[in-house]
Amino acid sequence: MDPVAALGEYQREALAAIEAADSPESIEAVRIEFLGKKKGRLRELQAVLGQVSPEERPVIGKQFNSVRNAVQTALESRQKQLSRPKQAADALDVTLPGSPPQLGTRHPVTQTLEEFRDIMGRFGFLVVDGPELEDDQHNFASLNIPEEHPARDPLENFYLATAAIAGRGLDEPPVLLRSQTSTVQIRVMEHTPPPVRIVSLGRVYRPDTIDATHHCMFHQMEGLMVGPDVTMAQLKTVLQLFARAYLGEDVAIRFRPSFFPFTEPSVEVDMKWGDIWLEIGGAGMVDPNVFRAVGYNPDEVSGFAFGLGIERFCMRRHNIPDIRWLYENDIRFLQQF
Ligand code: FA5
Repeated sequence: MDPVAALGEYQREALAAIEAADSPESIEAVRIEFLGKKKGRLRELQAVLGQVSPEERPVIGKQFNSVRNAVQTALESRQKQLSRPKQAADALDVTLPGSPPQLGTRHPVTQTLEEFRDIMGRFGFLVVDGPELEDDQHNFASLNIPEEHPARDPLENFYLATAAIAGRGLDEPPVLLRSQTSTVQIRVMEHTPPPVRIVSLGRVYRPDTIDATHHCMFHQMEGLMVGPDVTMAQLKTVLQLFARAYLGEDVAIRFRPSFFPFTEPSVEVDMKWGDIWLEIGGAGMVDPNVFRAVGYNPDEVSGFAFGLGIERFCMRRHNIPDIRWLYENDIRFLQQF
């Protein structure tokens, strides 16, 4: 065979085969066929070239080298293309670590509120809401808190500059952020004839000095049960059952005598879970003056009421030592719940 024609044929076929290869395996097969050192097309070509006359040899040898280099270069570039992962074409590096989506959780206080509603609902208490912005009548007057009572002190409450509220004059009754959820007792009884069995959970506001157990905004759960013969024993049973349902069987509660203008008798409610007694709220039998203020006849009905601090339960359950942690919005803390 004419060596020049043989070289030309070799180059054409090699380049076509390289172009046609579509996987690392097939390009390797092409390499062995056309450039393999031991046998294959290159060896055959060398045998043909071996037959040329000594005068032609330098020219043909040069051509041979340039053909082999061209095939070698084309093969290497195709090898590179085929060894690259397919995704690289879309500029997506699948070996990079992923960024996991951040899942939010409900705030621990929200979770506590929902659990409380659930427990009290099972005990047959209807869950109701009341406004956070209140008037004197519902936060104080109807709750048997007289004009001069220290609970009305501006230093104990967040009164609003009512003149700044559109349409209100300076002489109109004050408006404040409610300081307790007992306001809802009044709102419910004003509109509902007895019997009543409700709870109301929500925010309350007090300008207390902030420390590990006090905040200026916190949550309370108010309970109210009114009927022909509601007793203090029922109050204690409900609170005991409630504490056990939330914290577990080994919770004890106790009553300490106390005073609230809207209950008589009044008690502080303590709860023991583990070794510590913790004050969690106030309670008592609804004062006859409160019944009168809402149009109930105290000779026909009796009732109990309680108001519990929700944060205190939540902190006890989750071993949170400082109430401020609940309201710092530190994601590292909140993620744990
Ligand atoms: C009251 O607010 C009464 N309204 C409770 C009540 C309702 C009595 C119905 C009788 C009948 P007191 O001010 O003690 O009571 O607050 C109740 C609970 O709220 C406290 O025991 C405590 O657990 C919680 N609490 C009070 N102040 C704060 C505060 N600054 N930060 C967090 N929790 C508080």
